This record gives sequence, C-alpha cells and structure tokens, in this order.
Amino acid sequence: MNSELRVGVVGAGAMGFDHVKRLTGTITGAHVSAVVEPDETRRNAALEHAPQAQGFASVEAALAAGVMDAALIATPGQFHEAGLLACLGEGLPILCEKPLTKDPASSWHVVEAEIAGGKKLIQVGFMRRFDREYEALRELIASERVGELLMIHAVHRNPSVPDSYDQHMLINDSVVHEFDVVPWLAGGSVTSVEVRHGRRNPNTPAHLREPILVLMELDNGVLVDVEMNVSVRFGYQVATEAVMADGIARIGQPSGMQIWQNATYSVGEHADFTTRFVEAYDREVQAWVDAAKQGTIAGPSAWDGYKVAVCCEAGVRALENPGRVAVELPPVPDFYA
Ligand code: ISE
Repeated sequence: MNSELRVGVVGAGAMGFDHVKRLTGTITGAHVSAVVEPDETRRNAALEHAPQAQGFASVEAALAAGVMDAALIATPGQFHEAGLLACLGEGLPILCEKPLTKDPASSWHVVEAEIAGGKKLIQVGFMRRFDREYEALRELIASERVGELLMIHAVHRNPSVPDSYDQHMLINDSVVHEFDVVPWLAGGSVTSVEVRHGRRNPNTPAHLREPILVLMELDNGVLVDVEMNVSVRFGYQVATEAVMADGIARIGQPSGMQIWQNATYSVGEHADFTTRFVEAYDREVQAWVDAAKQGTIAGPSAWDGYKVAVCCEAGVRALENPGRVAVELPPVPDFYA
C-alpha cells in the first residue's frame, strides 16, 4: 500500500487521545480517519487533533462507513473482545492496547477467530518491547556476553493511582507488562506465579493492599521478582536488573537533567508512563503502521496476548492465596509457531 493508512482509533480516553495526537503529529504513512468514542466530549476533544477524521459512537458504525484501513483499539480492556472481533471480521489490521482481553477465555476466543481468518492481524500494545534499553538488554542476554542469565529483579513504581484502580489491577493493569516483557527478555515461559504482601505503605489508598512482590519462575530456571508499588509519590519508575553468570546489567535508571545545587546532586525522574515510554510508543505505532501496510504485524501477537492473560489469571489467584500458582499453557498453535 503506497497511500496513507487510514486508522480508526477506537476509544478516546487517555491512551486513545495520546495515540490520536501521535498518529497526527509524529507517525508517517498514516492518519486518523475515524475516532470511535461514545462519550461526545471525549470524541470531540480527540477530533480536534485529527483533522481528517470523522467521529462515530460505535465501532460498527465506523466499519459500516468504510473509512478505516486499520484499527487502533484503546478502549478499556473489558471492551477489547467485541472491538477485536468486529475489526477481525472486516479483515483489518489491529493494534490493540494491552491487555488483549480481560481473561484467558475471551483471549482464546480472539486467537481462534484470528486463526479462522487465516492471517495475523493483531498486534498487542506491549510497548516496552519497543523501548531501546529493553531491546539492548534482550540482545545482551541472548548474546551471553556477560554469561547466562540467572535472575531478573524488576521494579514497577507508580506515583499514585486513580480511585478506579482496584486490587486486581495491580496484576491485570500493571504487572501485565512484566508478564509480557520478562519472558521476552529472558527467552523463557512463565511456569508459576506467587505474590507476597509486605508492610502496607501508609500512603496506599484505603481500598488497596500494596506494595506487593510478585515472584515468577520461568521454564528455563530463571527466577524473577517484581516490586509492584503504586503509591511511591516521588515519580514513575520502571527499572530492571538482570543478573548473569559474569556480571549484571541495569536498565531504566533516571536519565533526566542532572542538577548540582546546595551541596546536593539530583537527576530528573519521570512523572508518569506517557513520558517514560514516549519513544517506545512512537516506535511501536510506527512499526505497526509500516507492517500493516505490508499485510503483517511487527510486535507481540494475539498468542502473546493470550499467554499474558493466562499469567494474569494465575497472578490474581496468587494475589488472593498464599503459595505458588502454576501457569499452564496449551501448546503454541502452528499458526503462531
Ligand atoms: C498503566 O495502565 C500502564 O499501562 C502503565 O504502563 C503501568 O505502569 C501502570 O501501572 C498502569 O496502571
């Protein structure tokens, strides 16, 4: 395809709005042709940043208008399945924000629908895979230049969370990223999850119990711990330390402006994920646009999304019960092998 990809952005909440601005201002070879959002105020706010787009209240209406070559789905996770199935039905390439869907059963349904259509159309929006430091760490681990990988320590810290963030979201909305990116880094598959609750942060909202420590075992023997902490106040921090046989590697260290003042040294830290991962989001969406024009995908597949859904289900069980919860995956379908 030589002409610009006409992208319908489905969902104009915070992430959808961000992607509309990205597609209009940063991405080449594509433009926003439709904004699908039932809330009129949000829809109009997004349309202001999408001069070539029409607004629609439903994905069905947008598909019927025939104005989309591809869809970027950014509705809340519980609505992904319906949007995915509708767009798959029209054979559209799709970039679906994480998670693929809300649970393994619905994710499997989507996987089956994609297989039935005979073409990989879905890329899942796990943007960390497009972060340059994560890419470099993956390459380092695979090369074994520092010896074989033994363990991964990860921290995932949010300054605060909205009132709508509930206990299960520690797993389904936040650790969901580690369930994708850690096996991708480590070249293994998650076999079990355990959650340990530490001392509660007095700054934690009353309805939450955190921080938590999430322990994962991978099938290649690599052990992983993730500190999931959503009330740190000081800023947004996602960092990883890989422990290898001959040394360690760290990514995600603060890289903002360094200031020396009053006998103190400080470095700027991010306030939220939209700035921490801005380049990753840009690279992710550009890679997806380029691939969609070639009839392919350029990142995590629906199968990857399904695997993460299985991990999240185990993670939620582990959140509520002591001990290890096994993660059991069916064999990879030939279609994704
Ligand atoms: C949020 O939805 C994200 O996806 C961020 O990347 C993550 O750090 C945050 O914890 C989530 O709430």
